[in-house]
Amino acid sequence: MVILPRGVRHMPGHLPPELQRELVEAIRGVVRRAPLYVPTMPKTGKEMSVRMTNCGTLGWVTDKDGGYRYQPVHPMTNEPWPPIPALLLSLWREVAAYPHLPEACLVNFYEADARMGQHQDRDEADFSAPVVSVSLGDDCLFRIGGTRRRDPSVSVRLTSGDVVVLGGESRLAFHGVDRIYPSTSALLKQGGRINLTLRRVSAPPILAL
Ligand code: MD3
Ligand code: FE
Repeated sequence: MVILPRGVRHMPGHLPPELQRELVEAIRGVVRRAPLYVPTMPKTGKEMSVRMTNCGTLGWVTDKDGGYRYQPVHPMTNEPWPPIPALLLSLWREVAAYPHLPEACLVNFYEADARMGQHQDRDEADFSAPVVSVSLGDDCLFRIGGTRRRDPSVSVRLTSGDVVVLGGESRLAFHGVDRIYPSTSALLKQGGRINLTLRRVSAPPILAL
């Protein structure tokens, strides 16, 4: 048992197995139209170990020359991203407590040896909206700290069907994935882990009075 930072809401097993299977099928459809690609780090061009794609009107991408950014098209095919599956829009309406739908859904695929170093998500213009994360497939060890890199962190094991809502004070917290636990789920025939993050990207509309 760990105490998570303020603003982090971990909902273990929120998605029942049947919904997880439907979601995997929906993501297979996304990946057919928008293939997973190998993102590279700004400036160094070093390859990330996670494979990525997106759905939604905007997708998060990174490469050597362009750096971290959101754009409306796939970086390899130059085609618009496919729409966010209805199941995920319903989940956002259920848990986000935010009056606008997500614009981006980043799809991260982890093989057994993939990881994601500690980082902040700050490429969005709206930090008032939460990020909603869905885990599918093998378990991982997720770690989240504070808004400064040297702040203490806590680790939590995420399992298939877990939903995490990251809002408020946690929205700009450092976080990452330290490891995957291979063969801990039978959801994906070939193993591995999928993480979906639903995000608002654009600045929030001016409050109409
Ligand atoms: C905390 N993904 O895509 S999901 C990412 O499991 C990312 O693939 C991880 O970090 C993954 O940027 C972690 C949980 C998560 C997502 C977004 C956050 C935690 C967050 C944004 C702010 C703070
Ligand atoms: Fe992140």
